[in-house]
Amino acid sequence: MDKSVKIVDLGDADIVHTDTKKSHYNICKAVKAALNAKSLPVVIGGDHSINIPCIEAFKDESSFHILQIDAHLDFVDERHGVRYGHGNPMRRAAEKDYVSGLTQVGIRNVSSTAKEGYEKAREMGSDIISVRQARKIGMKNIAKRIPKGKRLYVTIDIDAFCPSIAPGTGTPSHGGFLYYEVLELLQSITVQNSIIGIDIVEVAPDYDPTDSTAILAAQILLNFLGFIFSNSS
Ligand SMILES: [Mn+2]
Repeated sequence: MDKSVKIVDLGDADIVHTDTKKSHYNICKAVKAALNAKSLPVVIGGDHSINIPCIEAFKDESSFHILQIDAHLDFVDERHGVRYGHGNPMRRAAEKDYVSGLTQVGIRNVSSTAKEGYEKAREMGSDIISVRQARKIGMKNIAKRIPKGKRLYVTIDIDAFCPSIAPGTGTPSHGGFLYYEVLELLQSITVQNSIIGIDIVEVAPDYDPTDSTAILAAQILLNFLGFIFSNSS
């Protein structure tokens, strides 16, 4: 069987500054184009709000679970009138009837999501795991908490990692994951779930003169794709 993988770069979605709605529309359109071509959409952000149109693009698809690897829950309903910003994506995703559930890993620090968001996430069925809990449970065992065989969308916020290895991000949060921890989780899920979409967000290269944050993001993404395609038949 031909195991070669064809990669098509769709380029940048047109981002219209100050017009989130139009920008999100353009992102959604590009992800839909990837889905129509029976491809795996891999989206490089951008802040975490770009996850909202990515998930919306799956509207006509069968249901799936979401794995979020992030320092923050991103589950606030509305903040300063904003409902489609980078503090809201997991709340918007959880509201979709075709999103069957969420596993939120790496969570620490309050940030935009306060008590209401946390309680709402729990109420809506999220499995929330902090970094310290993850280390106790073990990364392979976290994968086992994700419904086996279920279609899985993965959203990775670079701030899930420790700022000591990923300082180039808008909301660095100490006490994050290290490289092999996340890699182990990603490898484990590719064995038990079919990955239907990926985004990696919040990489801000200008905040990191060493460029190591961007290299980390690239390395995580390439290895993740390697796991997916080596495990798919
Ligand atoms: Mn985030």
